[in-house]
Amino acid sequence: ERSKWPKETIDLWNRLYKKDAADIETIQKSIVHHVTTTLARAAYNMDNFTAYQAVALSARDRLIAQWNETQGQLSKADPKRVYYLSLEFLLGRSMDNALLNLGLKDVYAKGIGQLGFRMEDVVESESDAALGNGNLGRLAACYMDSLATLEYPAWGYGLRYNYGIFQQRIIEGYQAEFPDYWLNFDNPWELPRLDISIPIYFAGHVHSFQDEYGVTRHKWVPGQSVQAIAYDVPIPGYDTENCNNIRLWRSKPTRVFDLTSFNEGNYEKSVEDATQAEKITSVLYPNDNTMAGKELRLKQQYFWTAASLHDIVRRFKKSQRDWSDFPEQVAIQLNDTHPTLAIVELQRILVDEEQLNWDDAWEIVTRTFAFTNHTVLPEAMEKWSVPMFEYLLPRHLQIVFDINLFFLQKVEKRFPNDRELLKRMSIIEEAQPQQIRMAHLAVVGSHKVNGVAALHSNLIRDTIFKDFVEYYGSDKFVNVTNGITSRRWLNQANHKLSELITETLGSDAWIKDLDLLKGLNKKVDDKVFQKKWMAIKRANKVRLAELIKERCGIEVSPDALFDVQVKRIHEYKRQFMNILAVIHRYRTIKSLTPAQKANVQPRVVIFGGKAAPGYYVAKLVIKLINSVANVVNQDPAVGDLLKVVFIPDYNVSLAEVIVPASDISQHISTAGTEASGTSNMKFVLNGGLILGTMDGANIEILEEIGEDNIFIFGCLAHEVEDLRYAQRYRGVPMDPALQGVLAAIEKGTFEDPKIFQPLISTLTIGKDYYLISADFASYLRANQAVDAAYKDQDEWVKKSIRCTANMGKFSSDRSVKEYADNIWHIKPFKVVDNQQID
Ligand code: GL7
Repeated sequence: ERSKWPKETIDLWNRLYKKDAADIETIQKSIVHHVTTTLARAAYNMDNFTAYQAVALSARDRLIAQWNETQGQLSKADPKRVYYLSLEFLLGRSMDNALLNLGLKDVYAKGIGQLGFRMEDVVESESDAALGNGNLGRLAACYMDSLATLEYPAWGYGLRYNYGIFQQRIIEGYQAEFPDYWLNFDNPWELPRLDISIPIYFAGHVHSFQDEYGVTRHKWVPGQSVQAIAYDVPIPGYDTENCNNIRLWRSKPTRVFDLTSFNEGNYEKSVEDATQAEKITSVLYPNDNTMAGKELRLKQQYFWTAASLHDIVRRFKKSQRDWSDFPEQVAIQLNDTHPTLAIVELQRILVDEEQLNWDDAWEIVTRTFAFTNHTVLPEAMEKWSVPMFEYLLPRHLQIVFDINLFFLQKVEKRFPNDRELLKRMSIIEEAQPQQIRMAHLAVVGSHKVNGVAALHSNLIRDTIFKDFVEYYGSDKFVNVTNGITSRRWLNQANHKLSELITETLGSDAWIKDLDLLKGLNKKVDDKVFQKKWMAIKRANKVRLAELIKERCGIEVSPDALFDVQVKRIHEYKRQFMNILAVIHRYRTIKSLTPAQKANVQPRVVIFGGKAAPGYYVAKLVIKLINSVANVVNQDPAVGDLLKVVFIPDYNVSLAEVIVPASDISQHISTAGTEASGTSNMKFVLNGGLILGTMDGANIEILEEIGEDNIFIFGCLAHEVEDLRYAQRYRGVPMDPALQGVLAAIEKGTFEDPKIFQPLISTLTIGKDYYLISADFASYLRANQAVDAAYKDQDEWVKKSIRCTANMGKFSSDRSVKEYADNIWHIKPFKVVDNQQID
């Protein structure tokens, strides 16, 4: 017991309990210490990777010290915390960010420099932590950075997958997938907490009985168990002592093997069961915006939510407060419907284990949870088949049915005799077999539901949750427009620009208060500033051109317009439309006289992104892009006027190189399909213009930067249904330019046309769900407008500066503050430096 220690012991601890100094020599000593002890290497026997490991271990020591301090002070003060439950955290690399946020980037660079290594090379040796598919996971990572920076008491909870998102290679133009075994070398950015092990149960049956007061109670008698082991990932805030935590769970077999099969002498079967347990956190499902419906995925979801809640409840119980205080101490944010089972699990804990009555428990549950919806795409809506759910979680199924029953009884009272309404709102869909609608469960179990951009939040109110808005009133449904962290997406990714901004504004305060970028508006007409601005863009383009040369073997000119579309490959994002317009451009160039060609604006069209391994049509789009690139890039009649590039294995680190180098980026989803998008924000923040539709956050970006600095085309969200209808029933003909393009493909201009037939048939009149034909003409016009605007470099640079200057709104600091103030009701908690133990 610490309180019984003699004074000398406490004094000794306090003397030793000092943070390491941040001078270069201390840092170098710690690097060398790790090289020679932890890594068991010698100086002459080191490569960049060893240097990376040593720097990482040294930075990790400091992170852990901050982490410890933060968690210790939080435990003592016990303020309300938020828990961000996300199946994906797409963190990317950690080292550069850790050093930046610790405020030690420069001394570490100097320190390792003197030891014979270049920081740039060392940083490049780190591979990405890719525990996410796309935007949804990257958003969670940006939010964790902002939560720590703004000193909010917050924890993330997720899964520690052995395999992150697959690595993509392009083989003969096709995507091939390879496993991303990212844990080959120890991961210095995590702290294994092997002492924190939580039993998680599955299957079995429910035992019902009368308690001593004659009340019917239920007890789950599970049939299987596994263990959840905690791995903590420290998340340091920028320019603060606060260091938050992401706790990732790993599944392990329970130590005591299944006794029945063991006693039956079935040793092999018990070992087999143990292996099954490890599978739960083996792999990240590679689908983005589509639901796979696999049993293992449901297991992942329960495993993760049950372990996290167990942890949260244990922490709450330490304070000996009354259960009714739970929502005063705990806010839980559901990142999409993936963690919705947490609602059911908390109700089960309160009713079955803590013996609260149903209504009191439900009041606590609904005041605790809030839910973010990230999509309206029907194929992404999570539903679980009742029989499968019942097998894995028999008691939870009963609870879901009870939640639904009590909910529908209340709806019926408010809106009597409307059976259709009950059917629409029910958590259970009457299908064969019945399905549990997770989005409905999430809405019913939460006190706030938010969309991720203004348009999207309005859409969910008017479509998928319309009945719920009528029932609950509109206050429950709010908007929080997504944001991105300026630390990674400007300061780190575009360091030169960041320095210019700091020098121009006279301070680096903008890194924590992005609205200060507005000060750049004064510089729009300043010729000297413009020149510096464009020089940085060009340097970024040179760097990307080198990467393209290295990875794709294609030579591109940094003087051409760089036109970028990098994101998951999906029909609704319409990379297909982009490549069709590229074909149109190609055919146009080929038809020009040499004199006419002299007027063409040279363009490099850059694609990147992964398709879900089972998404056939999306994979054909990748093949088409590569086939077109093959023909165009080798056509002497085209030369530098048009180049097409597909950069393989798009990930966070690549984005950090691509984003700062774009002149134009494309965000061209069919209106109403992209909930927000966040790469649009990253590009504009880096002075790249957008070619986009009136969709997701594009609309709010337009509002901030002004319509002269963005290229908008295409139909509006409210027109989509009518256009589909007209296509289907009024025989609207296909756009003539598009017909020409399809004819060229069908003629075999780009490999055997048979390959692309399934792709082309998605454009058949009446089937063109994403309205490529309807938008094609205005898309081509918008592209021409881009070319014309780019030719006028004097005006272009002004647009570029205005873009960056007016992006303050899209800081994830702003988003997180909105969540904290309006949804979680939590306050910042400032960690004080270098406390003594008492
Ligand atoms: C997404 C949306 O598609 C994307 O537009 C949004 O920016 C992101 C974060 O809010 O969420 N929804 C979704 O299911 N995925 C997304 O990326 C996978």
